[in-house]
Amino acid sequence: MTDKILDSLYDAVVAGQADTAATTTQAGLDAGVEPLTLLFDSMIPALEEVGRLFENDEIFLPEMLISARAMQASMDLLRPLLADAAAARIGVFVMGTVAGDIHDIGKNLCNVMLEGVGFEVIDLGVNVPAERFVEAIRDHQPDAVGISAFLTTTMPELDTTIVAIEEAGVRAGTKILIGGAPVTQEYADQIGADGYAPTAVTAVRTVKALLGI
Ligand code: B12
Repeated sequence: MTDKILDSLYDAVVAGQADTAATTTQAGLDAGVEPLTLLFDSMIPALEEVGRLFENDEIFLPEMLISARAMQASMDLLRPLLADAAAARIGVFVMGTVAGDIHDIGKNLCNVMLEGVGFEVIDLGVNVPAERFVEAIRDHQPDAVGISAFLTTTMPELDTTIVAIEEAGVRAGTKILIGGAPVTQEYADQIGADGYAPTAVTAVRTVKALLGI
């Protein structure tokens, strides 16, 4: 039963069928499938497949976009359930995707998980210039800042943003985490980020460890 639901959801996301993705997600939840199982065993692998098809010229930008919409239709149902676990407030987290980059599914997933463990997340959205990160640090004095980049061409913006935060003199008192599909621990070390995590689950673990929580 569970496998059938996970397979149907995978197919709906790959095919970009938002309505089917939402109804299958709901059917999974009704049947007692865990939200995280739906996410990590079906929806995220489906997007990976979409990325592979795009890379091989088997699908094009519009198809990738409708798959992203199908993913978001499912996420809308999962978000309140993941956030339900909200504990006492443990810190403030500023998050954003770098300038030139409009990918936000992975970033949003991190936000949901961070909120789930008790962070107040201030989401700056996508295509965020370095100066807006600096302003947000001044305004909110966050315990941690998360910066995402999802394209190899926008990855250098991670470095630019960290340099801008340092030059503005607002780095002390906040931990900087970076993430996104092309980012690696090695790159994080190279540009002087405090932390890196490959998934939303490990992002939560990493920020908690950095803050000694
Ligand atoms: C959906 C998608 C899109 C959607 C985005 C919709 C949206 N609202 O996000 C649309 C259609 C708009 C899009 C556009 C483009 N895309 Co696109 N896209 C994807 C796709 C298929 C899935 C991305 C995704 O959501 N993955 C699922 C999430 C859950 O995973 P994730 O993003 O990695 O996030 C996880 C971790 O990275 C981590 N994480 C994320 N953020 C953070 C932050 C912190 C602080 C931490 C610690 C961790 C962390 O946790 C997350 C959850 O576990 C990928 C393929 C792929 N395999 O990734 C291509 C892909 C990223 N896109 C690609 C490309 C080329 C493009 C375009 C340039 C295409 C074009 N010709 O126009 C444009 C760029 C637009 C722009 N300027 O940004 C390439 C990038 C290649 C590269 N190496 O640079 C990929 C890899 C596809 C491919 N294989 O070629 N895309």
